[in-house]
Amino acid sequence: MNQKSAGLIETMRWYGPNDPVSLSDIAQSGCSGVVTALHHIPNGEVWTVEEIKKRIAEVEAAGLTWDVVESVPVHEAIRRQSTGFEQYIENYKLSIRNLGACGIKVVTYNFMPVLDWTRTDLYYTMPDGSKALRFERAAYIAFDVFILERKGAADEYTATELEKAKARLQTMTEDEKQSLIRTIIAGLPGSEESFTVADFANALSAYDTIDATKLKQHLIYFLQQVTPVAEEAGVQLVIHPDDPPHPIFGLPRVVSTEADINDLIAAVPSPANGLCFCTGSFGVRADNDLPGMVKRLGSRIHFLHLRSTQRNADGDFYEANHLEGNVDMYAVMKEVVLLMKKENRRIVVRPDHGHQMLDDLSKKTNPGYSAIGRLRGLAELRGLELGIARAV
Ligand code: DNO
Repeated sequence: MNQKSAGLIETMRWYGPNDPVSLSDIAQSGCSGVVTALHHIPNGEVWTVEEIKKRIAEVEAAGLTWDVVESVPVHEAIRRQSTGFEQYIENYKLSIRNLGACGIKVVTYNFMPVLDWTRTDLYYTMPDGSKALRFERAAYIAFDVFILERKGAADEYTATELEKAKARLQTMTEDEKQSLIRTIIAGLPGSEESFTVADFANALSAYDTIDATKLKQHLIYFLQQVTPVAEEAGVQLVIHPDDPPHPIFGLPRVVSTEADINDLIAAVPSPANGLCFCTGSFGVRADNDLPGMVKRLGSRIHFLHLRSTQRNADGDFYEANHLEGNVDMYAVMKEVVLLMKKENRRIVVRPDHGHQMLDDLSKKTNPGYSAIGRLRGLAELRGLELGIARAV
């Protein structure tokens, strides 16, 4: 008997044919599907039915299904409402229609300006020898104030923070500085964007006149345009929260809290306006009540990223093992199990990130997306779900 034929639909993210983790590896993890994207199509261009079908065929040949798109990227012009943004919205609509026509029902996107997810260290050594992703505030400020020399940046931090950042910079070798720069701006897997320091400064200055209120208006406008098409096409749009869930580099961020999500739902009530509930991103803020959010936002949640982070008082965090850190995964999973029961539906999940560990320590891996660490996370989550599902 397969005890997992109900409940969460287990998937892993697959970055396409160049991913060092193969479809066969994913099938062996017990997942029934993958989360992937057409990374080879430049940001802003239409995803054609032909390209989508090619990818479906590739995934299905491995005995898997393509359950969720992560992501159809939102072009910067749409976030800023700069020249040509209407055309990019039309292209987005067409990509959604084409995905719907091919039977792909969940599409992830984010509305983080300029940078997607951001870390300062991809190889933070845990006491057990595995490597975790980390965001260290002093290193981030050192980059912002002393390397990038962003105008006005110093005014955004306290004197103590600036001193700490300066001291942190002095501990860095030239190689470490270069690696910090690359980690922040060269694009983490799935980011779809990559910058040099000069390009990055330009990209930031394009937001000089866009504050959080304006960015939220742009997001709402985008949703008003795109959700009717998604509804028609039978596609569920799911927004990924900001990671980390607060402004960085002076950029506004508007998808960081439960109140942000409520604003979006109130402005655009369409059922196609949904949420990718990422516990690792929301969980960095102590004021986000994760199990309560699952309970209250339930019907909007159509995709789950489950992972945990461990924060400290300085504003640093690292990615903890899935059942450790600040996220109460038991409480979250319990709400998820109850939600699926109440609404009589299954939700797609992926174990989000994992430590680089065992054989993966000596392999080329996509940061956060090595096979073994994610497999550990998945196995723990799978057991947790089954235990709870049998008990409730
Ligand atoms: C990081 C990912 C994000 C996510 C996008 C969604 O590991 O969760 O890059 O894919 O923000 O658009």
